[in-house]
Amino acid sequence: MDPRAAIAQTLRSSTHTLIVCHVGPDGDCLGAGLALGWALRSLGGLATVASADGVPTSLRFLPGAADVVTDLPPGWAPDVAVTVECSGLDRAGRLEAAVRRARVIVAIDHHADLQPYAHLVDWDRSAAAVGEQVADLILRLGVSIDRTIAVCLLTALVTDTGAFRYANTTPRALRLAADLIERGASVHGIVREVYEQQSASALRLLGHALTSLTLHHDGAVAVAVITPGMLAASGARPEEASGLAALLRTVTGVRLAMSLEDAGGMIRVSLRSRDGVRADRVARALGGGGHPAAAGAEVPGTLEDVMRRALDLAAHELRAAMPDEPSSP
Ligand SMILES: [Mn+2]
Repeated sequence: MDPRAAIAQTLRSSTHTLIVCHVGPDGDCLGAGLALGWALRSLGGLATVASADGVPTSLRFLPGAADVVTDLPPGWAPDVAVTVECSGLDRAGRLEAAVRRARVIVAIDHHADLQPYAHLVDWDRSAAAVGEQVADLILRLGVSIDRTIAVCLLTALVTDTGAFRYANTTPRALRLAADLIERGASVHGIVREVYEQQSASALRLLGHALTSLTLHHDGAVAVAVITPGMLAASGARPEEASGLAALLRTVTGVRLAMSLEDAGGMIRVSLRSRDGVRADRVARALGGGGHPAAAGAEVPGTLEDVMRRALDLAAHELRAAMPDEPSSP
């Protein structure tokens, strides 16, 4: 039996399924996780969607977002636990213990690295989003995709493809998107909710951070920093600068962009690359992870030290990259 069919069979007989997103959840893991939750409930099962870090403001429009739990009762054991994009169980954050107590652990992922912690694995590195894998899983469960599920799945696709702009925008992703639109979801509506509800303070923070922009390695690497002073001056929350690295990558000649947020003894590094430069390898060397073109890490240390380390790693990856290799997030 192929892995996805086995997972469908396991989920159909599950008495209570726990669906766990990774820490710092994005639109793909939340959209895919919520979609699966709706599908299992439509079959009469119990399903709880959990995220240790809750739901970011920009994704609270997702159907079911208000019911996402951040904590579980101590000692509670789900029948089946499904992790969504957790390369290791530590990516579940404080929900790890509950996942470990499940009778069966299922991992669904499309990242380059997946540790062998699950009993059943749906691992498709060619998927633009795990939403693609979950869409197929839902069909195999025999559930027809209604508007609620379609909105969740289309959000997964929209966010992981950068609204269908990244190199992972395949014909398969677009065909699924077309199908989801026919079922009542709207790209325009999702783009508006996710990308066009910024606060003025978020844009001010971006403005402060952009003034720190420097180019390195013959203009191939762009770096900008976010300091506590910038956060205080703008009144923005750190996560409101999440688009900074992607913006830096748009500079002509830049192949790797990084933003470094000084979170007081801990530096949050966000990396975006193109032209085959492996952002994930830089992130992994810093103790983080991600996709080839979109990755990140949280590194203990000072801004200066972490920047120096990241720039050294960047130089190595620039040399290793094939000049014309297409990249995908
Ligand atoms: Mn994803």
